[in-house]
Formats: sequence, structure tokens, C-alpha cells
Amino acid sequence: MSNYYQPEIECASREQIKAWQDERLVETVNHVYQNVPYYRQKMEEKKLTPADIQSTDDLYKLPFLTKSDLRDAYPYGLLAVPLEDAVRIQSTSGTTGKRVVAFYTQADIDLWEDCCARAIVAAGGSKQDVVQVAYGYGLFTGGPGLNGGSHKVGCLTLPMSSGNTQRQIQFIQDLHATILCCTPSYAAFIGETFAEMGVKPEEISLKAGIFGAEAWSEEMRRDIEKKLGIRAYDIYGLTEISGPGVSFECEAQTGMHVNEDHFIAEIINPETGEVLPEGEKGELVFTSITKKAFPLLRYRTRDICVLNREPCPCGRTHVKMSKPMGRSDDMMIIRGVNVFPSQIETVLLNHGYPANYQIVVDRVKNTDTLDVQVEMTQEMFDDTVKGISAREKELVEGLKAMLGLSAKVHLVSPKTITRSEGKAVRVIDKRKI
Ligand code: DLL
Repeated sequence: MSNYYQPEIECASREQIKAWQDERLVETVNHVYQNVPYYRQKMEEKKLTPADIQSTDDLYKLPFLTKSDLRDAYPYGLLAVPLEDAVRIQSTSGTTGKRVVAFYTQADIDLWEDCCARAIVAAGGSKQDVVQVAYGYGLFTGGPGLNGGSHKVGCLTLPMSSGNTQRQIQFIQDLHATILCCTPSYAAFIGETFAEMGVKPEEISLKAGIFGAEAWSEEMRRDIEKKLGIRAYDIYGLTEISGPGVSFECEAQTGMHVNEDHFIAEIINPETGEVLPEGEKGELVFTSITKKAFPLLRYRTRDICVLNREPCPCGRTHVKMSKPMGRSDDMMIIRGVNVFPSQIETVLLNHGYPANYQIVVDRVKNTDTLDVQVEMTQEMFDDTVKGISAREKELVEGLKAMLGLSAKVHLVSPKTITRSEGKAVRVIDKRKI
């Protein structure tokens, strides 16, 4: 039995979806050309005017937009409405230099929440449900997005935010929560905690989970489903494009339907920028066509995916994207936080270390670990044991300040980190995802 939040949209004909996209793309291009000098200049560099974009068939003509464009334009450079019409910002989980700020009008928030509501209904949610939102609240989009979606569906919403696992468990048990929204690694951790407490899956009131914001495998899905006695659904999104709910899984659990009435998806070759035919693996690019405060044209997500338009048994007609299979840049997502190796390098260099280091990422008991091994200079190495451990502590603090994450630091003797003959292998990611 399929459930839809907006059946007339979610199951619209392909012709209807194309017609919406054509019309809204033209409107959005005009909107940014008129209101955002940064865009106008980018279009002028390609000798384009809005008249060149008549439908989605002309999309390929538009320039790409990247995270570095967003950073260049920080903070207000891409705001496309007067400040008085913007009501909210959200921000990516990166840190200082790497932060990206996205703006919303009230109407933008409304549409975003509709997307999250679609995901909740697809996971079996209705007014009868108690939805526990254990994504972070604040600048991160996870908590606010699912919170808004849950309200729209009319569920009783528990705005827990992440962390404090004992309290999460207490609320699931006392309020009989039926749908859990959080990262997959946190869901697995909650499942493990229940098991340690001797609570059996059939004794847990939850029936479904909506998990995303980081990569997770089919094995992990099965593990979570077993531990919590639920069906676990994937949800995808990124701050720049709105947040969670850009795409979501239905009961078929074979990919996520992109909300194509709001976002146009393309797959490109990350090296050449060429648009790839459907079914080929490449970098996912999104164009938002309904947002007013922060519309993005051809934004490169760096996520590597495949799109699939085969009819879905659930009845939805919107294109499905595969789980992201990796990234075309070196960004890592550690405990939900976006981390670039260059940020770690900056901390090391600022503390006087040579750039000989290795970053080891692993997942232990469903929690990501970050271990930074750093070579000392000979002079540092000659220090006392106490001196060396003080240095380690100092680096742990420096990394925490830069990344907002706790890392382990191991200072190693000079010349112990293997030198590579080609590109240095800075990151060893042992997570099986
Ligand atoms: O992670 C938005 C979100 C919140 C999605 C809650 C789902 C649930 P950012 O912090 O901007 O936004 O990070 C976006 O996270 O480009 C992907 O690399 C990764 N990502 C998001 N969802 C998934 C997923 C939120 N389901 C970046 N599977 C994206 C794999 C995901 N990776």
C-alpha cells in the first residue's frame, strides 16, 4: 500500500514534470539574472542572457556553480531577495573558512518542509505517528527540516536533537515513538544500546527510521532494521540545495526519488563537465527551480551517483538516484561533520609541524573515529615524554577548534610515515561503507 503526501505531484506524468521544470527553470534564471550580480556576471562570461534559456533542453548552456563560488560570495553575495524577505539561514557542517550559508524565505521553508513531509509519509508516517527527531538542530539542516516535515504531516513531533542517548531511549519508550529520524550511525548506536539493556526489537515501539546525512551500506541497513525492529529508509540532501528531502526512499528501498518539481538532477563527468546519459555513473548536479532566497543553478554536489528513470513499483514518477558512492573531492564526512584534509594540514602547519602526516578514519561500534598521525621534527623528538604528550594535547585542541570534532593525535618519530612516490596518501578510510 503506497502512501503519498502530495500524490498529484509525486505521481505526475513525465510530461507534466517536464512542463513544470521548463517553466520554473526559465523563471529562476530570470530571477537570478535580475537580482544577483554574481550570477549575471557568470552568465555574461559565457555570453548568455536569460533569453538563451527557453527550457530544460538549454540547461547545459549554464555555467556550473561550486562550493568555492559559494565561499567567494559569502555571506550575502548570492542572496537573491531583499534582506527583509529572508527569514532564516542554515549552514553546512564545515568550519570557519569552509562554511557555506544558505538563505530561506518563508515560502522556501514551506517547500522544503513539504519535501521532508513526502519522505515521512513514504516511510509510512501519518497523523497517528510519534516522530522522534534526533538529528542535530541549529545551523545543521537535519533537525529543522525533519521537524518541519513532521509538523506538516501532523505527527506528534519530539524535537530531541542528537546526543544524550539515555534520554533518547527514555522518550522512545515513554512516548512510544514510532518513527526515528537521525544519522544511520546514531540509529545503529541507539540499537546497540537497546540490545545492551536487554530490550528486544519487538519490544521497541519504533516501526520506521529516516536516516541520512552520511553514507551507509545495505549491510548497515539490515543491521539497523534487525536491531530496532523497523524498516530503515534513506534520505538525502545538502544545505546548499535546501537540506534533507532533496530526495528520499520509498517502500521499494531501491534508490531515492528526487523531488523533481523543485530540483533538476543531472549527472556529469567530473573531469570534463560533460553531461552523461542516464544510467551512467558520475557527479550529481542540482538546479533548484522553486527557491527564491538562494536559488542555485547547476550546483556541483561532488557526490558520485547514478540516476534511474525506470518505473517504480511505488507509483512515484520522479527520477531515482542511487546511494552516493563516493565523492569527487577529498571531503570526508566524520560523525556528520564535513572535514577537508587541508583543514587538518593547516592546524599542523600552524603548530610548526612538517607536512608529513596521515589521517586514519575508521568506524568503531558505529561511531566514526579520526586519528591523525604526525611526524615530529628532530628537535621536537628530543623533548621529554611529558613535553611530547603536552604537544599532542595542544594539537587535539587545535583540531577541535578547527573542525569542531574530537580527534586522536599520535606524534611519531621523524621519517616514520611512509613517503609516497606519487601523490601522498594522506587519508586512509577504513570504514566499510
Ligand atoms: O547532510 C543534509 C541532510 C540532513 C541530509 C539530514 C539527510 C538527512 P550537509 O551537511 O550540507 O547536509 O551535507 C551534505 O552529505 O553532499 C552528501 O555527501 C552527504 N549526504 C547527505 N545525505 C546522504 C545520504 C546534510 N543519504 C552532504 N547518503 C552531501 C550519503 C549523504 N551521503
